Amino acid sequence: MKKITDFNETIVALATALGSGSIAIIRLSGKDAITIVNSVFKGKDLVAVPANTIHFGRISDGKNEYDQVLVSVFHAPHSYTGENYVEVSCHANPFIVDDIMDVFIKMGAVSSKPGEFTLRAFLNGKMDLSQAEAVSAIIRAKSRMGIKNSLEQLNGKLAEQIIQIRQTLIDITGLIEIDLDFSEEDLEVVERKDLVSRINETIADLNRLHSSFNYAKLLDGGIRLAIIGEPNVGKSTLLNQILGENRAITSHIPGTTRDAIHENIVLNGILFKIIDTAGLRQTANEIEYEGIKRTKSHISTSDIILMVIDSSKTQGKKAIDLVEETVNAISGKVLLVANKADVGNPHNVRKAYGHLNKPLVEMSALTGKGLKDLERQITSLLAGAHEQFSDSLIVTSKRQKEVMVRTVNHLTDARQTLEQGGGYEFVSVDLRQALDVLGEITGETATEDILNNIFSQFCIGK
Ligand SMILES: Nc1nc2c(ncn2[C@@H]2O[C@H](COP(=O)(O)OP(=O)(O)OP(=O)(O)O)[C@@H](O)[C@H]2O)c(=O)[nH]1
Ligand SMILES: [Mg+2]
Repeated sequence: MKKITDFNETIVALATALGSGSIAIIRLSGKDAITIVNSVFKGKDLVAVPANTIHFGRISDGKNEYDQVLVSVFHAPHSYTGENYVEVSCHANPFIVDDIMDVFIKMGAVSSKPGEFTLRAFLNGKMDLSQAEAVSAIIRAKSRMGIKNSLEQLNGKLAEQIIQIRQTLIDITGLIEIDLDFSEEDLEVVERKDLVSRINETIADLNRLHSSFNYAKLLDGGIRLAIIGEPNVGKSTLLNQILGENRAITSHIPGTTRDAIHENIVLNGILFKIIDTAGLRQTANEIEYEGIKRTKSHISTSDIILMVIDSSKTQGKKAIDLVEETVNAISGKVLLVANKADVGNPHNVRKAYGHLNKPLVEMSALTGKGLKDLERQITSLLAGAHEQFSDSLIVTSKRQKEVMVRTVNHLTDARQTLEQGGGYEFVSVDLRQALDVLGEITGETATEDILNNIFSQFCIGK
């Protein structure tokens, strides 16, 4: 792999958010990081202080004094980037930050490019590429579960699994190549069916890993949850009850909600994007008709649907047909809500819709009774997906998923050659390609383009 960064340069950037706050942190990395800061630091001689120590002092260039600061000093290779590394904590006034950065630049530092600190950490072997990507993912994660996953990746869990899979592939390739070197008279030392089954296991491992990506996407973007049902069944009342505030207008008049209402809420650490929709029914009213059209589009783009049913009404054929038709057309997960349990008979709802085989919650959106049960059922709908992936790592990057899919393609070619009696030399070519591609995840075989692409998506200072 070619070196991208000119390591002669010492880079500087603001690591914290720009704007006013209490403290801002400016970081420097490179050969001259310590001497540059030391040249404008009034306090201890930073060149002489031990590594991993923090020092109080002032930043002054002789003409002007800029701020009182705390300086943390790290020595190569024991730092985030593996280089000499300094963090300067100053007061978070944008003028102060600007002035101090300018002074450092005057003394020889250069402004860092996006992700350059982490890129250097990668190029200096402080972390593999999957860990570097986890740094950016952890900052962007939109749920606690998303953070947990990125943290596991940062701790090297994904890299561990990929290294293991690559080792298996190296072993298989080794066997095949020994066979090519030593077997005489077309006698195969290693049995084809053994090779096929080992390749199959590897394909299964990779498929399991990358199929978790869709689940990760759910966690990251938030889970879309639509509340649907006939008019007047209590959808808006339910939204208000979930949010704990009177967000949507409710009334006894059917057709109250026309435009869908969107609200975000975090339940058990997961972000939900809740949509209260216009009630489904035949209508001649143009505005209501448009609302219903939109409800249908929300149904098709949501991850979870709450189908609300009014248990204070008898379930006539028309109502049953509507629920059945809608539920059958939904590809996502559906939860039936037998609402108005305070005045109705949810048991009848259970009887009328039992044949749909969908989970059902009895509750009262008006009084809030049954709300906890509803929340439990919603999380358990997701928990199904979570359990499936909880022991394996969740792949959060599209790039990583695509690398795995490409690896599986090469492995499938190798398997096909084996099954069709093709020569081991061809199998070996496919396996070597698979190994090469898979190495892109940890960065062992990543090209300059791949690295540029990854790190350009980072923010400056990371
Ligand atoms: N007793 C009782 N009344 C409820 C309950 N939930 C909703 N209601 C009442 O039912 C009526 C309709 O409620 P909404 O929340 O507006 O119904 P909706 O499904 O949003 O109706 P549209 O927007 O017209 O589709 C209101 O008068 C609510 O007070 C409940 O659990 N128990
Ligand atoms: Mg409504």
